[in-house]
Amino acid sequence: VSVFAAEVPHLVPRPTRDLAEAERNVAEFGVAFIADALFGDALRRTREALYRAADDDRRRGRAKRFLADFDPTNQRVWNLLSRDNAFVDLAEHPIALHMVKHILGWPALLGNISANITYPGGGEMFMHADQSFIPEPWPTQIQGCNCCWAIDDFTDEVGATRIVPYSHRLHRGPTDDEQAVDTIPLEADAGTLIVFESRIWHRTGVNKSAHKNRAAVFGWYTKPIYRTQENWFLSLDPQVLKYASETMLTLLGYKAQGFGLVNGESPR
Ligand SMILES: O=C(O)CCC(=O)C(=O)O
Repeated sequence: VSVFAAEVPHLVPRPTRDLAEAERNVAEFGVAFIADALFGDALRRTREALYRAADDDRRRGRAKRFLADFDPTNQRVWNLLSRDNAFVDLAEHPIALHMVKHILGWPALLGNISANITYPGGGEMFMHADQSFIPEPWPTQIQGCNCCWAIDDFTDEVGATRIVPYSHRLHRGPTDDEQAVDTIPLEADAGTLIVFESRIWHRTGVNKSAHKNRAAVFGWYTKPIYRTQENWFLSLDPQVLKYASETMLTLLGYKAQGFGLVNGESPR
């Protein structure tokens, strides 16, 4: 399937509930599937909160896009922390934090938590690696990781995120000439947490279905030396800050070590 796959037996790992296996999978494949990380009421509430925010934005003419999306069909919902506390729970979900701490260490920053909903007919995204803002040659340590929550089923048909298997081993981002390289879809049931490290080349898939959406929430975490994608200091709902846990304050940069200090001290 992939130009990078000729010498390897599997392109992606199987889903697991065992976090030690998930850690090994990220090291080997650059990606891990953690089955049923979100289920039952929590999955239902998160899904309702996301579609409520997305529908509200559309009704009010405030639906957002992203510059790396090739067509206007898909919808981004930014700054989810300020839309519903269900997303605060996702940002500091124990399984996500376990993986973030394993991959990046602690403290880490929450660069963003936003959603991408592919609607029928939605096109693909620009192929990229999430740490592409880092000048090459890249440092040997992984600088960020994405916790992708499948809110709807992720299938090839509905535009599941597509990756270039083993591209993390290339240790560089794709060039403009490599936009058409072979990819495979990250197929997973709704509720799966798909963790991928920041060197993996990936893009949104094409939604070829007639009636089905694919909603995903992306929690993007980095080592604490990076600027966050979302500027929490300007955009965060004060109520979220008021009730933020110590962990959330650290993730948002309000509780800091070494960088982002106020008069030499942690802001909170
Ligand atoms: O929507 C997707 O499947 C991927 C989104 C993505 O890669 C991004 O927003 O950087």
